[in-house]
Amino acid sequence: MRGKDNIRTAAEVLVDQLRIHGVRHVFCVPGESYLAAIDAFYDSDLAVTVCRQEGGAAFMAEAVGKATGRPGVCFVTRGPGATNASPGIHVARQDSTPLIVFVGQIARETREREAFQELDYRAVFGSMTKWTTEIDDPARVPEIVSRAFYTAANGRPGPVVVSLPEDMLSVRTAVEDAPPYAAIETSPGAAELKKFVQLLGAARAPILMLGGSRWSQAAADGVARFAQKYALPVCTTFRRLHLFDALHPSYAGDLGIGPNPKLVERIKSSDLIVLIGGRLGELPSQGYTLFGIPRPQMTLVHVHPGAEELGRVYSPHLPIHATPTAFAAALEHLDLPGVPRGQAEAAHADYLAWTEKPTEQPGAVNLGAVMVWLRENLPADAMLCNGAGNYAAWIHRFFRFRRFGQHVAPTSGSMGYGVPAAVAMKRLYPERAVVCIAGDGDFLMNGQEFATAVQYDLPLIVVIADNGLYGTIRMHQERDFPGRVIATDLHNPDFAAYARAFGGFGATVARTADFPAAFKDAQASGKPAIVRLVIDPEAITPVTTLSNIRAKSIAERNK
Ligand SMILES: Cc1ncc(C[n+]2csc(CCOP(=O)(O)OP(=O)(O)O)c2C)c(N)n1
Ligand SMILES: [Mg+2]
Repeated sequence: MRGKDNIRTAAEVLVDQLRIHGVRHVFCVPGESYLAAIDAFYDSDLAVTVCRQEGGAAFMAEAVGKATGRPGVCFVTRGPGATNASPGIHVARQDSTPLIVFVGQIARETREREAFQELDYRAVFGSMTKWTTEIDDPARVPEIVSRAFYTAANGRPGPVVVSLPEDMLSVRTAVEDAPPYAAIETSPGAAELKKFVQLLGAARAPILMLGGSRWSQAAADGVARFAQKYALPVCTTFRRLHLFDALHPSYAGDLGIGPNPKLVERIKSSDLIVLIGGRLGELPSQGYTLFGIPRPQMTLVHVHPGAEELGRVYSPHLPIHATPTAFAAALEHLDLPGVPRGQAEAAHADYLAWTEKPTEQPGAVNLGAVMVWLRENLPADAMLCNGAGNYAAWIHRFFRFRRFGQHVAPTSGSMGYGVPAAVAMKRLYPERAVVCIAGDGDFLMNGQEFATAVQYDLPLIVVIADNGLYGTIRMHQERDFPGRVIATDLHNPDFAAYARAFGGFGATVARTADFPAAFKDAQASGKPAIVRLVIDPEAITPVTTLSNIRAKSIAERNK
């Protein structure tokens, strides 16, 4: 509550600052350590989403950062709340997502006694965040919060943790507000663009590769126009499929787990790669095998918003310190009269052929056919959220993302991400269709946030690919220790009944042909919904079965 003298508490200053920096949504699990901040929400117009676990709250805020490019914000309590939130902080780190986690802290005068739930956040989160800090002086709230926004959002974006001592939050201070933070666009220089034009002009088989964050629809469109003009093939790196329209004539496919072998071959035989925004980490680089380290065998132009990322793994022939948005804008002004036509047509034909039809699968529900149905029947602006598991291979292969921001999923492969991300997206974009695709293992890592969907009346649809397995790990287990099955089987609840128990809609689909009707019933219910797919555990990837993997591994051992 504001004082009669109108002098604000530090908590009120903090919440006013959030509004000034453009925050509309906060996600939280309450704690006594930051009650004064929660009370300051009361008088604000922030949309507050109270969650069931801090892991859910942090993933929701991370998803907001991913989808909007502005820092997502969550509030968690000290000790157990903060450690529960750590998966979201880790995803934001690996995925280069702007995220600010505010953590309640013990009172200043009890510090260093290992007071109740005390942690030293700088030590705990220091290696995961871009910056971790604690606010001691209420008069410095505007300064520190401003820095938190600048730090999280700019350069290579990432997570920031701000610890808030409980007693500090209630102190009144006459400090002035800080102005809104600015997004800093780093643009390519004239000399770099000149060299870029020369390299592209001399290339025999150039490919554009899109990844990372700091994109926008306008930037994706700019790259698309440039690619089309010079018939350049464009691929997206792991879980960044939404950066390029899958049906654009230049789209060559997704370079992630289990990519189209033709795309991999095309990249290997390319003489110029233009990597825009991404880091080409372990997964898209196919286990660091695609490019020589530090010097790639083909010419590499690396465009990245974080100066410290350029030259970190790969030593590029042309490093360009620029945001994808600024680089895309610069592309539009380039003229390359001497450039030979690229191989976009052939690359796109390879992509279409690879993704056109679902592959044959054991079992009565074909996940590929489900993805093809969804791609043909969901509205063009529908959003897909998921976590990690082999089921995601069918999303990457068969769902064709058409717009920026349509796919919200962790490049860091964190399970349990999809449900909270879907909750956050439906909260932000109530008019858009939001579908979470989850594995059975994946779903139950944060399935409790289905209750949040019910509480806020968010009719999202969760499609659970239930194969009764931690499938990815079973696949690796059969490869590395064939036949020695342990700790990878799952005995699941009835997920449809789970949905109904929470107050949602639930259905089970045992045959592919029944999926459309079940999905439409879920939509018609107007409730948060779960559609459980009964998936044969043998159907472990779109191209092979569990038995095949085991048999192959045994045969290799017996050689
Ligand atoms: C938080 C977390 N814990 C563990 C893992 C390791 N892991 C990767 S995939 C996977 C199994 C996923 O199972 P499920 O969601 O059922 O999908 P499936 O592979 O069966 O399709 C596990 C345990 C992980 N990636 N993230
Ligand atoms: Mg599974």
